[in-house]
Amino acid sequence: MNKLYIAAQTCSLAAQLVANELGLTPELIHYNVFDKTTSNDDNFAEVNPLGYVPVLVLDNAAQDRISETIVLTSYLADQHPEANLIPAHGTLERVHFDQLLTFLATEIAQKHIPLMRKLLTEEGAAWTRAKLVSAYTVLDQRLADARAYLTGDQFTVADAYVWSTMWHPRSGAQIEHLEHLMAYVARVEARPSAQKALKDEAELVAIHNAKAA
Ligand SMILES: N[C@@H](CCC(=O)N[C@@H](CS)C(=O)NCC(=O)O)C(=O)O
Repeated sequence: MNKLYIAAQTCSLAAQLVANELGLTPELIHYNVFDKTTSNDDNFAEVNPLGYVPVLVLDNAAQDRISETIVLTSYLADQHPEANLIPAHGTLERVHFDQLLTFLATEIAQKHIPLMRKLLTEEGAAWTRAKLVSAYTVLDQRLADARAYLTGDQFTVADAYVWSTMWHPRSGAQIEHLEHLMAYVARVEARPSAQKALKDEAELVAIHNAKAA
């Protein structure tokens, strides 16, 4: 069975959501980013020396490890083209899609992290928050034509990723006024795949916490 390493309230929710959309059931393992323990006592430093989730460990001979949220979620979606969670490789549509995923990873997900960890000077925090608001405004404008999802009416891995990185309450980026974006995120969150991801995560975190207590 494939293993998926996750952490509470992080971008690993995107990987869970995509797996759920595809009906995949990897073994979930919780990594506590603060005390560095795992729910199954694996040494996470060996799983990913860079110390972050999500990581998918394949149940193949080489036990291949796939990290980087956009790569991992794209890999899962590419394995199941019939689900239409990602455009086909080699198409211009895919090029634009990868452009969007890279934008989400670098201009949104990674911009939140130093803010949430309170690592920035006041000036640095203001600059980073402004960058985040600009990036989310671009998404809001895309959604203004009443499309259901970022690339149209089809739900994709990009939508899973945006939903998993709505960390503005913790990073202080003021984006609640972006009404198209907020309605869209609620739409993603209402999907059974998202609800299952939240439930599975909460249950696993509770088991891990109980073990640590
Ligand atoms: N480049 C990685 C970064 C992933 C990442 O930042 N993961 C965070 C949660 S969203 C994490 O595990 N942080 C723990 C740590 O850095 O100690 C990706 O895009 O997947």
